Amino acid sequence: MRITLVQGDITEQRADAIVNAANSSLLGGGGVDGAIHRRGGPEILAECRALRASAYDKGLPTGQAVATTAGRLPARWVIHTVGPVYSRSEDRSHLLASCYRASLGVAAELGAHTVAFPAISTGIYGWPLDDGARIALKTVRETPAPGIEEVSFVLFDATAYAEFDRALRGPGQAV
Ligand code: AR6
Repeated sequence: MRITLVQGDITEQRADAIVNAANSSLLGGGGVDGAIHRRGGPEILAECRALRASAYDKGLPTGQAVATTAGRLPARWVIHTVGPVYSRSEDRSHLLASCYRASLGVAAELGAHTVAFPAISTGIYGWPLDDGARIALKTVRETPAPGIEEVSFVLFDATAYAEFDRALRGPGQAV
């Protein structure tokens, strides 16, 4: 599996599946979630509502992932996952890792070959970028994902890109 970094907007990616940093309501929000629903159109929200009504009447639990189609986006599917809110007092990194693992599992089940991730939890949910990047890359590297050829991390700004680039090179590497 190839891992690549892109600076840009995830809604413009042509990956088979793009991942949404959603919340457990699955009914939209700000950040990446807002951008995906805005650009993807009402079809995605309609599918999210149907998922709420059937499998997730109490909401999608933190660390889990579920797919819808991608509406008007250039991707085929949107995989919605719920990142943990960052906490200084409690280690929730297993939940953040679970988001990447569960999303790759859903992508593999769908038959996706290419998957694009945002930096889950590092915006509104307050996760420090350096730690969020480390967990993202370690988890994706360690997760077997049959059929997935490329995972890209789509970072919205230069700071996020630099943190992922640093984490990709590993500790102790020159920047
Ligand atoms: N493309 C790529 N990355 C983006 C984009 C974009 N279009 N927009 C923002 N980012 P966030 P979270 C970056 O806040 O922290 C929503 O309200 C952003 O700079 O989208 O997991 C949900 O409904 C940051 O690095 O997600 C939840 O309630 C990263 O994406 C809550 O926010 C994640 O930021 C989830 O918070």
